[in-house]
Order: sequence, then C-alpha cells, then structure tokens
Amino acid sequence: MVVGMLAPKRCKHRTAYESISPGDSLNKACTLGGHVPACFAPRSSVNLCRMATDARGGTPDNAMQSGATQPVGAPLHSEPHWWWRVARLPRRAFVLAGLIGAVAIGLVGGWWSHRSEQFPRPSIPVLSNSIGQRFVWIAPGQFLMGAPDEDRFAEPDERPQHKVRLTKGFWLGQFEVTQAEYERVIGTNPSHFSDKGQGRGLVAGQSTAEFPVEMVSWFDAEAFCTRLSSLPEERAAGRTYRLPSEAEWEYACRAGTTSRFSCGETLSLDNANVKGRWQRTRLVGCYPPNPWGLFDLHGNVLEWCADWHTADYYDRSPAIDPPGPETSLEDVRVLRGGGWFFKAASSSFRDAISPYFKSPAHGFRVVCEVTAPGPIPQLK
Ligand SMILES: [Ca+2]
Repeated sequence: MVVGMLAPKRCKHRTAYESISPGDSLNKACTLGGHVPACFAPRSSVNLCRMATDARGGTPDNAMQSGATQPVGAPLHSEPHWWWRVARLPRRAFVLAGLIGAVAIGLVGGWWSHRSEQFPRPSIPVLSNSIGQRFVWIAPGQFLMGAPDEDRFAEPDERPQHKVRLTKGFWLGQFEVTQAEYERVIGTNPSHFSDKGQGRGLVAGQSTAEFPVEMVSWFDAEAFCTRLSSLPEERAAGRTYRLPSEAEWEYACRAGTTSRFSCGETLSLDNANVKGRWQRTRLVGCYPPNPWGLFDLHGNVLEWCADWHTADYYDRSPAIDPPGPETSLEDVRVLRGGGWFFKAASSSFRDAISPYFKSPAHGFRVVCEVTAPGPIPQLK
C-alpha cells in the first residue's frame, strides 16, 4: 500500500500532453505545465512550454535541439519507471514508510490477539446493573445434586446424590466478577494476573480488566457484595447482592444436564481454561457457555459459595432450598468449579478452603436479588 501511494499513477494529463500539436497555443502547454501532474514530475513547465513552441513551428528534431527533453508526441516509455522514482526518494521517506508499517502491524496484531480471547456471547435475557455486570435469570426447579455412585472420579463428599428443589428463581452472574468490576467497587485490584500483580509477566501487553479478579478471600467476596449493594444506583433499583449457595451454584452449572460436565461426560481444553493450558486466567467468557448462557463454571477460577463445607452434609441435607451446614468444624467454606491450573472439575465437584485463604485460582460470581421486581424475561 505504501509503495502504491508513492509510485506515480497513470495520469489523466497524459493524453493531453500527447495531443499537443503544431498550432496549439502556448497557453495550452503552459497551462498543462502549470499543473504538472505526477507523471510529468521530472520535467519542468519550462520544458513543456519549450516543447509546445517547437511543436508549433518545427519538427521533432528541432524540438530536441531547442532543449526539450523529449519531442511532442514521442512515446512516454522513456520516462523513469516507478521503481526508479521510488529508489530516488529521500531516505526519510523510507523511514516514514517503515514506521507506518510497524504501527499498522502492531494495531492489527493487537486487534487479532484481543479477538482470539473472545467468544461470541449469546443473546439471552439478562439483567444489567450500574457497573455493567450481567445476570442470567435462573428459574426455580429441581435437580439431582451430587455425583452418582458410578462416577469413579467423584470424591466422597460429592455423595450421596440427592434430589434438591429450589423454590425461588434468582439472577446469577453470567461471568465471574472481573478485575475492573472489583476495582470499581472496592477501589483496589489484588489480582496476581494484572499489571501490578506478581504474575504480570504472563499477561504483559494485555488488558486484564475483563479477567476474573483473584487473590480474594471469602471475606473479600462478601465485602464486594456488601459494597455493591450499598451503591446509590443499586439501592435506588432495589438490588442487593450475595454469594450463591452451593445448591444454587450446582443447579445453575448443570443447567438441566445430568452428565459430569454441562457439556457432556468429558471436558476438553476447548471447553474451559483448565489443566494449566495457559498457565494463567483468561478473559471471562472466552469459552462456550453452558446451556443456560453462563460462562466459565468449569474453569478459569474456582468460585466461592456462601456455604460452610462439611464432608457429610449430603447425608442430612434438606431437599428443599438447602442452606448449607450451620458451621464447619474445619472452618472451611465451599469453592465450586475448576481453575486454570486445576484438573477438569465436574458439576458436582466440591472444594473446601479456609475463608481467609487467597489464591490466583480463586474468584467468585454473585447473585443479584431484586426487592422491587419487574417482569422476569423467559429464557429462549
Ligand atoms: Ca469459574
């Protein structure tokens, strides 16, 4: 493109130049010369006038003798080729062209890199709040919670599989809470994979604003919900926020499926950010969503839930709206889903970590409760 701009074009004046003939006025040639087009650039307007003068009263030979560089009507192939013109350009033109090319390559490369992290997001009914978070309506229903006996990969605390009914629908975050959302509400970004985090070398040159926030404890996640609920815009809209219960999380993750994962019995590296494939978190929503339009449940970061964890809770869990155990002897809270460094974590997988613990693989998503409800859209 750069060469094309610098190279002389076939010029509309070429025909006019060739048509100058004996008897033409001097003004015609001078007018032509006065607007010397690119294709005539090596010739001066003086030469053009001189050529016209010779053409009026003399022969081509006379014209040559009078000092014209080329007789009127002679073929123009003797003009310098475009590459000769380019070769004679000042050095600064090449430097400028190189700079323009480098900038263009950088812009295209950056755009492509950003695009490669994105996945087309489905158009489904969602609720958006004042900081741009999106929530999917999860209608009430029932499901089988936990792992079946035949699941040889399941841990003991995932059994027995039992029927659970959720009597209330809820708005669940479509994505994990991002670094930008957390910083906007709390004022800081503690994430390992950010420009000031210890993992900045692995995200150099990228914006991590839409990466999941991590290095947050269960208490940090709770504080986020409290702060977000107290924003004037959220209070005015009647919206409050909380962590999902473990039952709500698994119900939403399964999205009506009974397989180990919401995408089937196996999970590939194309389905979620797991098994250290990227050695870091990724932009939220860059893998296919589950059937209810929720992203990254099986990977990226594990997600804090509201519940305490006990290994035997499923033996005595109520069948309707289970609230989780009242306390935990080990003082551990539930984390759900898989993480970027983690094995492929099924829909029923449960992790249990101290609520004080912070990790580059731990984040959260939130539930939005609307105390002044409007019409609830139906999922398509
Ligand atoms: Ca996740």
